[in-house]
Amino acid sequence: MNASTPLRHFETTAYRSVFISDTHLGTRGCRADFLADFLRSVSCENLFLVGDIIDGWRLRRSWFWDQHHDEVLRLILRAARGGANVVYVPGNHDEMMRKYVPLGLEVCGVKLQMEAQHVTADGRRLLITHGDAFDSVVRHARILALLGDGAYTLALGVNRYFNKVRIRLGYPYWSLSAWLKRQVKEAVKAIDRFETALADDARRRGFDGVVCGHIHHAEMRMVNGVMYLNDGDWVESCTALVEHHDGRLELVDWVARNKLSLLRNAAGKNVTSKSQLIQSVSVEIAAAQREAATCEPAGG
Ligand SMILES: [Mn+2]
Repeated sequence: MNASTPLRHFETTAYRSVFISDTHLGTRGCRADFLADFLRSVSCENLFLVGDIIDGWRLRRSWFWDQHHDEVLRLILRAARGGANVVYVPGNHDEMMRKYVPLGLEVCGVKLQMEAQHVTADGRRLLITHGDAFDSVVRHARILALLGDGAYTLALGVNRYFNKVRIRLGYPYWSLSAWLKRQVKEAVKAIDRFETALADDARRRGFDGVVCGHIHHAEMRMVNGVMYLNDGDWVESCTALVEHHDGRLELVDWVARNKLSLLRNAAGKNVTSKSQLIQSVSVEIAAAQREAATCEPAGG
């Protein structure tokens, strides 16, 4: 078995369009193993890469690349070579691509565009944009950014010692988890503001819906009369948005669909690296987030 041999076999599904974003290739957090499996299992006429595909910020500091990252690139290029319409809309982590965009550059059949448009088989017009232009509405409560830096793991450790000292000095215990719950509540509100801002912009511009990524939170819902479609990410969750041949849109949760574990790699081995531990913590936070979203009424 060589490096590029698939570890498991999935049935191939033909879609009209596939949308993925926030793969963050070039970082350890990227689940390139699962992403390669997903890409190998689909065929499509349109492949939209909705930003933060190759992590250029990280590229300048540290760099992580293995055969799975290679395989993902190979599969994307294979789709383009096979005649699929492959469009790359850069995000904020691959914004170095943006300076080439005015040139309308096409690399190996992959078209670079600041934004893209797509008409579904049933005639709905979609705006495709990464979404970071609306960052100002979420900037103030981004627990995701905090987690990305490993600050959460550090904070848990610090909290333990912090409370030992507090108790010794006669102060009551300070709960990190209560603080995190407040943060999660803020994050839920921020996500809501992000969704509303993108949907409103798309509606003003006459679109029926908007496809985006950026906040690593897959979602498909109507927001003020416009479809808000977030294809999620391949770091904290492994999700994609797909369009069937009749125009029906669907979110694919690759981990849930294949009963995989984010704590294990594609070969079924336990993942023990620090970045994967942080990832597992962020999965728990995401679950707490969902819980908060269903328990807390809006503005609560
Ligand atoms: Mn982004």
